[in-house]
Amino acid sequence: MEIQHEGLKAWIAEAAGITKPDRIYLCDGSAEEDARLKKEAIATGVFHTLDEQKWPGCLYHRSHPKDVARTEGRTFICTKTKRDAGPMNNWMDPAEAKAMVMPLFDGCMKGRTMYVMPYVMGPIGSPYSRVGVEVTDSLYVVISMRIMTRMGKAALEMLGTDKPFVKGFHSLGDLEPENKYILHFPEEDAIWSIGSGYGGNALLGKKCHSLRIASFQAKNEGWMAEHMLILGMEAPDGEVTYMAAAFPSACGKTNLAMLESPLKEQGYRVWTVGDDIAWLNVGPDGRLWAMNPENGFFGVAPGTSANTNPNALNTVTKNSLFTNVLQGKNGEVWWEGMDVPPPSDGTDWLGNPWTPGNGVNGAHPNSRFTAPVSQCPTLSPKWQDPQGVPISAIIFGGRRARLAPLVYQSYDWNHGVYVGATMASEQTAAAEGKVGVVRRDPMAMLPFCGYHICDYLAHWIDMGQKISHPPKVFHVNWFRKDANGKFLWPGFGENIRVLAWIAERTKNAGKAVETPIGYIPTKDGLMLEGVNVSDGALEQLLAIDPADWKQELAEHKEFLAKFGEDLPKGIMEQYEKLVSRLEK
Ligand code: OXD
Ligand code: MN
Repeated sequence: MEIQHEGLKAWIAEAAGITKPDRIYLCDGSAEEDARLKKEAIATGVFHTLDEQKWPGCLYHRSHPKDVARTEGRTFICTKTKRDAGPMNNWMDPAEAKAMVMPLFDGCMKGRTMYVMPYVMGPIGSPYSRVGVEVTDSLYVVISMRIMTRMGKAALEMLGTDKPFVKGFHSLGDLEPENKYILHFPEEDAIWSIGSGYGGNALLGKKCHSLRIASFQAKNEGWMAEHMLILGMEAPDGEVTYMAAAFPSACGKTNLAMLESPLKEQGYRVWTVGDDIAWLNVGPDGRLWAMNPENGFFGVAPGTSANTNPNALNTVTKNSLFTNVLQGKNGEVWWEGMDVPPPSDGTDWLGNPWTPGNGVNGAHPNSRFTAPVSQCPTLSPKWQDPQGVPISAIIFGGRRARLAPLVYQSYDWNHGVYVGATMASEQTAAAEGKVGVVRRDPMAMLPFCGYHICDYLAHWIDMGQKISHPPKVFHVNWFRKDANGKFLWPGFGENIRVLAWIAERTKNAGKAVETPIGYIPTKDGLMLEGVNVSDGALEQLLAIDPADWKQELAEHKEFLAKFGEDLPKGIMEQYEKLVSRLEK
């Protein structure tokens, strides 16, 4: 395998000139290479083996204890002007950022190997796929990227002699929190990441390329790169309705994408296309087509069980990587909420001896599995379709103990954009920050939008003009609680009942009532046979509390006011419409 691309050759030479590795290794992505690198990673302690009978092809990794989540405070968008990064991103001047971080990269790979990984985001041969190349000194990153992307020879072929690519410059550095930087240069298609081996910080094809850099490219080129799962909901007539859904990190995107239907016998089921990222393009038919740029799942382990997500559990039984879960003494893995008895003895994510009931978590709350998409039992036959799948519904959502009903439908595209722009969620462990605090997270893109958030919202509004048959836009909330703090909705597999209503609504069917916030199902509009939701609970689930919404509106206003003149007019119009509907 030889590089034919002069630009790539020059860039590799430049990276090596800075980092000064002993060796440069070009990854071909083959199974033979994977086996060889895994052997080396085991020998050097990067990975630990697991029981080959029970967990064939699986490996265990324990990260640096301070390197367990994305670090938004150390993540920067480096555009020429501060304005273009917008008010929600950390910004640094590109030249200053490079000057500051360059000393950390200088000689950082001395005595080590620099791995060069060409990768494709998106199916091979799709007109919508894109190439990136990441250099790294981390075997964990290489072995993970082979699962998460189409890595190696195919990418190099796609690159040819002169195709553009995103340059990902990564090193573990010294893993000290104060020497950690995740820098994006959207105007140069470049990413510099040092000091972290964590997925979202280090597997540069994922958040850095497919969301932050891609969102910027998408705005300039007329498409969309979104933090969304993609699924197909099959109804009894065999028709599959494709939906894309944006929830903030660790709000159940993976669970929804792999939903195990309790109504299979009645003909309702879900087909998985993707669980985290969607690239959306307007097709020649005027519809919005979505594809999953990723090749793997990087999911939160704790809480994943045969009850909550049997399909995820089945996906990770082989050829998967486990990071920061509990390592059992007999080579098994375990995490809190797995709903099986823990091993009698093991090593926790920090590397300490662990026994059940010793008072500490065996797995870090953001511990993860990395698994090939192809192993998912509910995998859609269309998941690698070069055109993607046609999207009929976009769903926004988050964790809200109060306020948001189980589901509602926006009046039109622009109202849907407003719903997405003002969505909020109670914070989880996927990012550093205080768990439980409500944070507003437009389209779940707050940590992932590679440019000014107002330009992003304007782009959404513009896209409405470009899509002659736009998807309908919905909001869901699986997390509403009663006065005693108990969840009102069973969630997980039962969410199919909500998807079924959404699918009907996309066909202008499904019973609904008009409310100030949008259409909500009538009490008999949802299929509730066989689910344990009382009449009273249903009423609370669908309730729109005027006092709560008044408070919410005040918060919208305060949030939107932060954007000043930059806020697109279309958003303010929707705010005013909502105010007047709620006043009536
Ligand atoms: C993720 C995240 O890892 O959103 O997908 O944090
Ligand atoms: Mn995510």
